[in-house]
Amino acid sequence: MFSRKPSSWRYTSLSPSDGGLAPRKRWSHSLRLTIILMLPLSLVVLALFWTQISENSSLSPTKISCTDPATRREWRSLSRREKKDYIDAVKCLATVPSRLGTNGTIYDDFPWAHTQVSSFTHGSASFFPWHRYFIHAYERALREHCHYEGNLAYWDWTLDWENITRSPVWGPESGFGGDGNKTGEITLGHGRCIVDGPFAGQVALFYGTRYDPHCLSRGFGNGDKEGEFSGIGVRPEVVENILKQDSYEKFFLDFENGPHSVIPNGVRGDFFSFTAPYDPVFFLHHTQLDRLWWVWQKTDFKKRVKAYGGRITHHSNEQASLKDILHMGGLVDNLPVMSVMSTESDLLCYKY
Ligand SMILES: *[C@@H]1O[C@H](CO)[C@@H](O)[C@H](O)[C@H]1NC(C)=O
Ligand SMILES: *[C@@H]1O[C@H](CO)[C@@H](O)[C@H](O)[C@H]1NC(C)=O
Ligand SMILES: *[C@@H]1O[C@H](CO)[C@@H](O)[C@H](O)[C@H]1NC(C)=O
Ligand SMILES: [Cu+2]
Repeated sequence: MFSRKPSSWRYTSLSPSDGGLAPRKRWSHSLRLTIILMLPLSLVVLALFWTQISENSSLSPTKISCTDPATRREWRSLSRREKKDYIDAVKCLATVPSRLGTNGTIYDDFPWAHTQVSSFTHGSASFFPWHRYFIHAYERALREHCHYEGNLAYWDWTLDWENITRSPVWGPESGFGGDGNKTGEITLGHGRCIVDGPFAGQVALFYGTRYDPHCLSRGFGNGDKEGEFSGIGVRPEVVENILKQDSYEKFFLDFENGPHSVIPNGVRGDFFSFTAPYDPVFFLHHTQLDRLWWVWQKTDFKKRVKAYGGRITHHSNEQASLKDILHMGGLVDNLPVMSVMSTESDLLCYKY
């Protein structure tokens, strides 16, 4: 189980006041003047501080210490070194024994947990908050178990839509490897073993709910039909139009059924099933989706930090609420949706 205490480097603590111990002196004229001038300034600082407290406290009962949120960046803006650190940390997860009793490692725990709760977190209101918390759990695992010091990165596929199979994320050196072996045998989900890049030969223990050890696979194509992996569904105009949506329910459904599905339908192999988190690009894809939700929230933050609605599960008519619990399959503590509505909370503490 991962400890709930986030690593301390993201937090700043108040330095102890040193004013009170200074020997008393007669106040000179200039010191008095300084104090008079400083007074309005400190009132402004205090007011800003107060605004922040009251904004956040309505969401989370925890104390506020997210004064310096981390910034998640686009994959190609990372330096070679940063990319290598990220990839090394992901590979390291596959060397740390499972915390959830899968036969494998922490690398297996994420796809496994994703599958356990999938029917509550897809086609339902919790799609965005659940995945926000899920990728946060992954980031935390990278830091706690694999000494990763960076942040999650996103893949902005709108930059690659014209030639999506040529995206730098599929690169053999500064990416996650490309399509499966074109002359190899089909493994699962129209995929074939990945044979280039840092994840060539990576074993995946599960496919969906089935225990079925196989090589991590991709098979660029078009869903269940054969055809090109097309990026037409992730063009910038598609995203811009969804961002104009005012209702949270329409917003999440348009994203989930639109750009979110384009990637698994085109990558296929492991990405094509509920154990999609076996493909490391899954996390860059979901960080991008989380960023777009963040962009949408920022457009009218006061209102949209609470904007939530739709069905609780895709096969129920019960309406979702901010008090609904996000079930994390044992990866991290379950929490109510409201705890992850703002990324700049004590718990999450990041921005884009
Ligand atoms: C662990 O591996 C065995 C075979 O070695 C398999 O039968 C069992 O289902 C696996 N456990 C899980 C949780 O999948
Ligand atoms: C996609 O990439 C290939 C190979 O680099 C190139 O031949 C083709 O023109 C590109 N297509 C577009 C639409 O950019
Ligand atoms: C791809 O598959 C073929 C057929 O199984 C095999 O001969 C070849 O070595 C594989 N390529 C790589 C790069 O592993
Ligand atoms: Cu998912």
